[in-house]
Amino acid sequence: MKKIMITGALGQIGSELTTMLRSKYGENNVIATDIREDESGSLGNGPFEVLDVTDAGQMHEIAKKYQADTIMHLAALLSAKAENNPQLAWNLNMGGLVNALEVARDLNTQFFTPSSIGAFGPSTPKENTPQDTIQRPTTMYGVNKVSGELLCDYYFQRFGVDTRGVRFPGLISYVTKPGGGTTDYAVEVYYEALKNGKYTSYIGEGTHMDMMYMPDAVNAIVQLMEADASKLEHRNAFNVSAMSAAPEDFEKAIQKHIPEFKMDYDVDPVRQKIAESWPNAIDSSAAKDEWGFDPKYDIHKMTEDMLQQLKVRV
Ligand code: AKB
Repeated sequence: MKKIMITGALGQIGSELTTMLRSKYGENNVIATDIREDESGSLGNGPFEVLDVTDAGQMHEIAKKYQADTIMHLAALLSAKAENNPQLAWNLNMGGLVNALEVARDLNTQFFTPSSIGAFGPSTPKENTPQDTIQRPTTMYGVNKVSGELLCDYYFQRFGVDTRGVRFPGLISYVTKPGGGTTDYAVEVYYEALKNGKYTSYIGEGTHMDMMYMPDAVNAIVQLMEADASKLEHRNAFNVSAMSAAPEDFEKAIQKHIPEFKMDYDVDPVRQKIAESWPNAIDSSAAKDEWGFDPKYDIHKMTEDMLQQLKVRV
């Protein structure tokens, strides 16, 4: 049986991944950690530890105590927050990652950490962005993500750590809101549509970015971690996307369910600049070929589910 330790378990990905892995592998086999207590008890009854990922000793201690055989390192600052505080982002995103990789090396565990479409930059091909291409990001978050991809590949090649990763697009979920990302608008829009029937987008009309619904994202993590290592030509990190969408695409999809819904714009220059430096649509074919990535939700199926789920929550 697996013993999986998750950092950043109370975050947007962590909260759903922890629940999903606990139902798959058993509550006590998934050790959730986060910088803050799970005050609302949202993660259930399995093991939980408060962990600051910049504390290497504490991370090692917890992984050893529970005999973790897999580390899923999610704790990180997202793109817009990282741009506001680049030094903190470097220390947290890179310091946390190298600590987690060292624990994985010492305890011989499997390792997952997400990269992002933020690992690309303005000189990357914008359409059908290839798996292997130019990566010269212009944000601190992107610099962290490219460095992280290289570091994970290095730990695999140099020390034999079984590192695997994906380049996540904007993730949309009704369970936990994201915080400090550039793609957050694509979550906010659903809450506002239900609450107020309108939404003011900080990302401009016509700005396309890749997106994915959270159930597809957590399934992708499990699928990649269970994939036959001999089939993996790439490791860190696979392009994965389920849709390319601009704000007006969300407006139209929501209007099918809430006809009076209206979107207007008040563009935030910082986040707009980040969005414009990222691809419009990435090519996920390496993930499909090497481990069977197969997302189930397009924008319409996702919108129907998001609105249905949020109706009882908002
Ligand atoms: C962000 O917007 O920072 C994240 C991401 C695409 O990595 N959602």
